[in-house]
Amino acid sequence: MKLPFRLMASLMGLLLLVSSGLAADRPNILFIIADDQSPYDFKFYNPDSKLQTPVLDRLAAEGMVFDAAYHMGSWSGAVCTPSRHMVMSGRTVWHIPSKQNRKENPNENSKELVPPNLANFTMGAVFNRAGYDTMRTCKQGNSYAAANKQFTVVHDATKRGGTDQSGSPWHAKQVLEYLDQREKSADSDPFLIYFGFSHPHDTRDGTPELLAKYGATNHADPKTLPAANAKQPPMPENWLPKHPFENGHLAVRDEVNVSGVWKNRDEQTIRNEVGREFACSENIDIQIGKVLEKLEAMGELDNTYIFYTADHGIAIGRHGLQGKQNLYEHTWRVPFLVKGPGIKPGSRVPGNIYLLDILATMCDLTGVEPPKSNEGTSFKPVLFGEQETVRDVLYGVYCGGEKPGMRCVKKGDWKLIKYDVPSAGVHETQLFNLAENPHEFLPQHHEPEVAKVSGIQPTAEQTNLADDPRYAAQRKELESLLQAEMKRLDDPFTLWDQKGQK
Ligand SMILES: [Ca+2]
Ligand SMILES: [Ca+2]
Repeated sequence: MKLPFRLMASLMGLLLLVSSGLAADRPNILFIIADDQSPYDFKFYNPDSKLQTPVLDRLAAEGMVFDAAYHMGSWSGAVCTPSRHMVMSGRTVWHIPSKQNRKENPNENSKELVPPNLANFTMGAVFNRAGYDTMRTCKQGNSYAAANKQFTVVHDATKRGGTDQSGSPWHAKQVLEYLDQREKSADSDPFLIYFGFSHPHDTRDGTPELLAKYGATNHADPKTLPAANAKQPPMPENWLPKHPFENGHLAVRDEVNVSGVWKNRDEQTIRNEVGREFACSENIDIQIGKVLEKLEAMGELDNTYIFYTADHGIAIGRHGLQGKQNLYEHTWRVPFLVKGPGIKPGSRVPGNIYLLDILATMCDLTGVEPPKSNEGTSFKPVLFGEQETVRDVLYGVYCGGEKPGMRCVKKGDWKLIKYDVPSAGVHETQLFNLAENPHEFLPQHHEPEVAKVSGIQPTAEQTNLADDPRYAAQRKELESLLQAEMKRLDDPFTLWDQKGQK
């Protein structure tokens, strides 16, 4: 049947109207990422924490909190680098390039495992092609340079000082100026803003006001200890004076050479450094508040998905460690919040997500086709309350020091960590029930001198259960899940007690 021309024309017009209306309604994305931040710093994960983050607390109350969000790990001491490659590409840890083709990932020689043109299929490039306006600000270095420059507007610089120009306010200023320009030009395209901070990564130079609030000083003299101050946050629950065994990378820069900490793990040093971390994290919170206020004033807030996370956690005295080169929960896990249309306010889920799932999820939320190179799983069904998790088993690796190094696997409440350090003859296994022992207390945490400093006396069950015959079945299951995950994810190593070479 031939439609009369006028009817055709008006149908076409209607179609155009509908499609342009849809385009205008496509949601914006504000992706916020901090550098080196433990989930346990936040009240929404650890109600006893002294860190004040009213803006993020509100985001948590108005959105969804993820209790089991992880970065998959690292084959480099610079854990930031693979983490940011995974965020940008949606690929797993053994399937991404290293910085400037340093071949830190042994699989990098394989074009099948690590596609040579991957940067063209990363977050900025994908959303540019989909008609989004893309902008980013973040730290420079230990990142994914080829992917970062895919964003149309880029204002990257490392800002770890205590002033507006040298610290976190600088990153917020870039976003605010970008939003101002959009407002002036009445730009109605949807946007993706990658809003990254350089803090609370060391050097943790806070502002004078926020340092005073947390009783901390920007301590820079390795020959003295920072002053004790009652306003400083208490010691971390799972502090130890030193890690109980060589984990394969105890001499890495983060463990021995962070200004303000160095090799010290004493109470004065750790409490001061946690105070500095909190001063930097509260400043980030203030800066996020400015951007959210601006989005609200522009009328964009309700049509924006806001993600908040960090590239990985950090120890700062927990388990006798200082850095991010370990697989305990304080470091393997990340804070993770999402707020936006269709997400139930005040909801909380495990999620069982990796940072590498973010790209797929952003695509799913905006109706954008994910790139073929993506390996992440969209957790949109979790955001919309249809399911609580996207997977059952989580795998982690730290392989930036001696190899094979550390591996972990988690299923439900149970977590296994293994350490294979041939030169030190270390073959250690740890088994934790995280429901009973969320801080992964070890036998050393039970020693009276340790409990006196941390103020916590763990229960008998709160310890490493790897050699406890009552949990042999759990250990056996996790050992086999770990080996299966290592194989599935093309981990090029085999641990000392794993059978069969790959
Ligand atoms: Ca980092
Ligand atoms: Ca535009």
